[in-house]
Parts: sequence; C-alpha cells; structure tokens
Amino acid sequence: MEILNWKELLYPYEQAVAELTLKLEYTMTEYKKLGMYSPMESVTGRVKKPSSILDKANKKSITHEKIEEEIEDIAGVRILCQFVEDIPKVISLIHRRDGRDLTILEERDYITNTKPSGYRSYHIIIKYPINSVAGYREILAEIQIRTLAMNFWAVTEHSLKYKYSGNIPKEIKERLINCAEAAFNMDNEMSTIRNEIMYAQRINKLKDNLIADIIDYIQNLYFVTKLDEMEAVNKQLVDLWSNGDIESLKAFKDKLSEMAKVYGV
Ligand code: 0O2
Repeated sequence: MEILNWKELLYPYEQAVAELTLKLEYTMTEYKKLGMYSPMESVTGRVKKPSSILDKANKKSITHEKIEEEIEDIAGVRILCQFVEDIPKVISLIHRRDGRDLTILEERDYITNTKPSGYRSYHIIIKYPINSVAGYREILAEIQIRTLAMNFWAVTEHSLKYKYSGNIPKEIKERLINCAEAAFNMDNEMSTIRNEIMYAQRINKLKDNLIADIIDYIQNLYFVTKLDEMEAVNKQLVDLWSNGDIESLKAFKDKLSEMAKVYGV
C-alpha cells in the first residue's frame, strides 16, 4: 500500500478551504455593505485530520490510493444560517457558481431526509480547481449548510460520537433524538418570528448608519458654527441616541445637512 506524504496530500485541500472560505466571506460582507440581510451568518472551513481520514478510509475499506477520489470531505466548508428559510438562498448562491469557479457533483438533503441519528444539514459535494506551484488540478470538497440550531445539535452529537468511539449508548442516543426534535422545533419557532427579527436587525443597522452620518456632519460643523448652536445640536443628539426612532433621526440628519449647506461644509 502506498505510504502517504500527508503534507503534500493535504496542501491543495488547505488552499481550497482558504479560497472557498474567503470567497464566501466576501459575499457575506457584500450583503452587509449593501445594507441587505445576509442569508449566511458565518463561514468556517477545515481540512480533515490525517487520523480522521484514515479512520474513514478504514471504515469504508478505501485503499490509500483511492483516498482522494473517494473521501469527499477532506476539504470541508460549513455555512451557518440563522433561519431555515436562508438555506435555499445559500444553495442558490452556490448553484450560481456552478461551472464557474466550482463544479457541483452531488447534493444531499439531510434536512428533508433527516438521518436516523437526527442529523440535519444540506451537503453539496463539489469539484474545485487548484492552481498551485505543482500545477493545475481539481480536488473534491464538501460544503455543509445548516442553521445555528442544526449546528448546535451536530457539534454536540459529534463530540459524543468521539467520546464513545462511535458507539453511543442507547439511552444517550434516545436523548439525542429528543434534542434533535427540540432543535427542529426551535428552527420552526424562529421561523415564525423571522420577520420580527429581520426587521429589528434592519432597524439597528439603519440606526447605526444614521448615527454615523450625523456624527460626520457634527464634526464638519464643529469649527464653523457658534458654540451655543453646537451645544444644542449635541444635546439633541444625546436625546435622540437613547430615545430616537428612525424618523426623528432622519429628520435630525436632514436638519444637519441643511446647516452644512448654509455653512458651506
Ligand atoms: P467529520 O469529523 O465532521 O469530518 P458517512 O461517514 O458515511 O456517514 P459520508 O458518506 O462521507 O458519511 O457523507 P455524509 O453522510 O454526507 O457525511 C459527511 C459528513 O457529514 C460527516 O463527516 C459529518 O461531518 C456530517 N455528518 C453526517 N452524518 C452525521 C451525523 O449523524 N452526525 C453528525 N454530527 N454529523 C454527521 P465525518 O467524516 O463523519 O466527520
């Protein structure tokens, strides 16, 4: 059997994880910069540890020569969403890249088809191109998309699997199934108040942006207006900061914009 050079084997996977994570983070940032709600809450990635690769190869009777061909998740990227409704949006974002910077090979919907363990998540297996010093090649990677609640369950179950070397006692398994149900109910409950939560997040963002604009105006006006005029402006800002609704903040910003025009700043 071929002796594996782990450093050489894993390097392209490290590159793939770094590139994919960065690209998806940029998409998240873009949503935020445009003042839009991002369906992705966070993106993380990891390269499977040699011990886990060997365990999986052993479990599935994969020879060393076939590891890269048959273990699809040596490179893994995980996208977390706040709401179940965000998941199809994230899937569309990945579909849009299909045939461009990645190729989709397979999709596994463990959300519609929950695993017997209680595991829920959406998996997309991709082929990803790597341009390295060694040249061009394509490697396999797995993108997991799940909600925060699904992730909480999966991470906890995974650590128990590890603790019990894959043989979780029956009683704990049953409890885990109850927990999976609780996570499922939590996702459903969160969906019912999704609009409220998204509205609150949008308002907070809007408020932050308005305050930032107001502070910019105040800084520009500081040296050109009379002291008592500036004191009144500062006092109004302090009042609005704590009590102000969006409309009053907008009106205050418009007032400062007029003042700035008058003073030519
Ligand atoms: P790790 O440590 O996360 O990398 P199989 O091992 O046969 O079940 P297969 O055929 O490789 O899985 O593909 P599948 O079912 O899409 O699962 C791949 C990965 O999904 C797993 O990788 C886990 O990360 C996650 N996963 C699948 N089923 C479960 C589950 O029941 N519980 C938890 N917590 N995670 C699951 P690895 O290699 O098992 O683990």
